[in-house]
Amino acid sequence: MHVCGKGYGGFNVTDNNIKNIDFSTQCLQGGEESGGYMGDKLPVTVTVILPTRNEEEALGPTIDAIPRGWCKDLEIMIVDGNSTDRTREIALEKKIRVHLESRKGYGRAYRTGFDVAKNDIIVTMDADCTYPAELVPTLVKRLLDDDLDFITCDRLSLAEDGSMSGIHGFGNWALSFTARMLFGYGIKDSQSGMWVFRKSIFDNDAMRPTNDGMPLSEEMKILARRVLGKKKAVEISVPYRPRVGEAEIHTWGDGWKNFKFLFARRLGLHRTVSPWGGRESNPDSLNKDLPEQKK
Ligand SMILES: Nc1nc2c(ncn2[C@@H]2O[C@H](COP(=O)(O)OP(=O)(O)OP(=O)(O)O)[C@@H](O)[C@H]2O)c(=O)[nH]1
Ligand SMILES: [Mg+2]
Repeated sequence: MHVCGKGYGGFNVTDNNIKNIDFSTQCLQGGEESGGYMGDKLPVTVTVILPTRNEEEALGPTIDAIPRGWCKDLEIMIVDGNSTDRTREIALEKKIRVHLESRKGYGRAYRTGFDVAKNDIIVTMDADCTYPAELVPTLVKRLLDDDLDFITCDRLSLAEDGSMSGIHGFGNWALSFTARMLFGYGIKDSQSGMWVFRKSIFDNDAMRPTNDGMPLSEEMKILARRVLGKKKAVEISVPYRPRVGEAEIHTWGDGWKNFKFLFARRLGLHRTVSPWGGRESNPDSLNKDLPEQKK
């Protein structure tokens, strides 16, 4: 059994760090309660999107670690990219929504998920137990309390031992440094995949990311700071933990693509390969037309 996420005994969100987390309590398994969130139910609807490709080891614990019962409606969904393991079966067993996006890429999964998500606030995370799912209610509350449009979660300040190999750490730093130089947007961690934002930001076409691969992550932050502004789009530091399961990332290949994209985007030479949004033909568990549902 994998333990994913840690329980906590109260925390303060005082500045741009989420600190004072009591790491002594292990894990939020089961996910039936609000994971320590003590406040009133938040008067909003939230969709948590997890892109997945062969995450059978980590998906279950990632889903279980997301607190329940703290907002008006919580939709949890995976956007699955043709997993060949039990990823989709596990999601169905856990009774979360499954949307199948056969077009390849991390960015493609999100460019579909953002469009098909049902609810007003979107939260993103990898399905690999690295991000602090237990902090989702707190982050959403922060978005509401401070009347923000977009939060990106910095992993570099509070990363736990073993969460990032030396080469990944260096790559993240180098990419983030380059992005800061090119765009002057002041984001510490350009590669973080945990964001909390209002779905309505995409009503403005200029806010819609174009990249279908890993560079979508840095593109989200570049656009958020440019289109929404520094007051409405902020960065908050959160813990980051060792991955469960094998990563699909190709360190050098993806690193290079991220660098190339930064320069292309700066010079306006980037291009969109596929259109925004999901396709009618994408199977979705809400329509009961997934291959696994027809068995
Ligand atoms: N739908 C879909 N999901 C993907 C694809 N590639 C990666 N993912 C998922 O996107 C998330 C991020 O990918 P990771 O492999 O964790 O990449 P990373 O976080 O940069 O690498 P690690 O630091 O090693 O975790 C994971 O939940 C993957 O399962 C894809 O082509 N399609
Ligand atoms: Mg990951």
